[in-house]
This record gives sequence, structure tokens and C-alpha cells, in this order.
Amino acid sequence: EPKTIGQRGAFIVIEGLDRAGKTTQARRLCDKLYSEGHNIKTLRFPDRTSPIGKMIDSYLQSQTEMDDHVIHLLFSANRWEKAKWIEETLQRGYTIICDRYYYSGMVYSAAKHNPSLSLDWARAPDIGLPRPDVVVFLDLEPEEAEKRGGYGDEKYEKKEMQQRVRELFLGLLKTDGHEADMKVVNAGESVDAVGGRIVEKVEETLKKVAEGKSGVGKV
Ligand code: Z5A
Repeated sequence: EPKTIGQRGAFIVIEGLDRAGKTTQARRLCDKLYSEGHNIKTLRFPDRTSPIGKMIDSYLQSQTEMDDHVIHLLFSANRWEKAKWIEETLQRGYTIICDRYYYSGMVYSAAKHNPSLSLDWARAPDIGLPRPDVVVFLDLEPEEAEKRGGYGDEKYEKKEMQQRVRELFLGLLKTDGHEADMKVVNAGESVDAVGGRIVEKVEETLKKVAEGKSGVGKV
């Protein structure tokens, strides 16, 4: 059980493009905060372990075909499966570091050029989910992404799709929603440099949470 009885943990989300280093940085941040005495739990979406997650995995590997709306709702359902756990875990004093969240949900679906799948439509099923205290967006120029190795075999790992996704992510910063509060970090620098920037952004938030100035909100 956590040492910090009575104080809730912070909900930290790392978002970003393919190859941006989300997994690398989420792990680093986890180690750093843990070494500073925080109680940490990690999470990633899609969570491919649940029955819904297995359907998503099969879709991403092009083993199953699905209507764009159906796969979108499954990604959202995959987050709802964890919603109660997230709230309870934060209340128990654990800080959660989450690799991708509904921001990815919105932009990857909206990037598909499906006229009946707008960004607003894509956001709707996630309304009511626990709201992060901070979202760090790891931004990477397409040229840099390519230097990190060719695109893989999964469904969305195509250059045109990745460019649309990037535009949509950056577009969120100009919307009225609280997605506009995302903190952008240039992921094109070294692992250490990127890690340092993330820590700067996260420390401000941890301070606010500790002072009770950041409430557990809903999307
Ligand atoms: N998706 C969706 O459509 N809707 C949703 O609601 C959600 C997701 C949640 C699978 O996601 C797909 O699901 C994804 C979005 C969609 N589609 N795409 N594309 P995923 O998270 O399971 O898979 P991923 O995005 O491909 O994650 P990843 O492979 O784990 O990438 P990453 O975490 O950003 O990067 P990494 O593994 O930390 O690093 C990649 C490589 O770069 C690796 O070799 C590192 O050593 C290297 N690296 C990392 N940092 C650096 C720096 N700073 N310099 C140089 N090299 C670096």
C-alpha cells in the first residue's frame, strides 16, 4: 500500500506519434518518479489483454476487418473497462502513467477520411472517462520518425495516415476542449533530453495535485 495515505495520485498521460518514444519515455518517467518515492502504476492503451483488447489487436494486425465506427467504439470501450480501476487507483494514492489515451482514440479514427466520423463524433464515447491531470504529447517530424526505422506492419503505420494524425493532434491545441491543454514536447531530441522536458511538465502537475489544486475531473 502507498505511503502517502490520504493524498490522491496524479493521472499522467503520454501521447504521441508512432516511433515518438512513448513507451521508452513512460518507462523512464516511471523509474524516475518511483525512485523519488512516488507510488506508481502503469497502463497502456490499447490494453490488448482483455477480450475487447484481443479484438483490437486482431484488427490492428489486419486479421479482422471492421467498420471504422465499430473499431472506434471498441477502442473507447477498452478505456471504459479501466475507468473504475483508474479512479480507485488514484484515490488509493498511486500516480498512474498511461501510454496513449482517448486523444489517440480521437485522432486516429478521425484521420481515416470517413465523412461520418468527425473529430466530435470520435470524442463523444469517451465523455465521462477520468480526465488526466497532464497530457504530454511527443511530437516527431515525419523525417525523424522514418530515421527510427521503417513503418511496421500494423494497420495505421503508413506515411499518409501518420501525417494526418500529426496534423489532427496539433489541431487539438487550437480547439475549445481541454485537449488544448496538452503539453507538446519535441520528441526528435535524445532520449535524455526528451525525458528531461517531460519531467519539467510533469513536476508542475505533481505539485498542483499535492497542493490539492487539481481535482479529479471527467472528460
Ligand atoms: N490507436 C487508435 O487508433 N485508437 C486508440 O484509441 C488508441 C490507439 C489508444 C497501436 O498503438 C495503434 O493503435 C496505434 C494507434 C492506435 N497505431 N499506430 N500507429 P500502440 O501504442 O500499441 O503502438 P505504437 O504507437 O506503434 O507504439 P510503440 O511501437 O510502442 O511506439 P512508441 O511507444 O512511441 O515508441 P518506442 O517503442 O518507445 O520507440 C520506438 C523506437 O524509437 C525504438 O526503437 C526506440 O529505441 C527508438 N527511440 C525512442 N526514443 C528515441 C529518441 N529520443 N531518439 C532516437 N530513437 C528513439
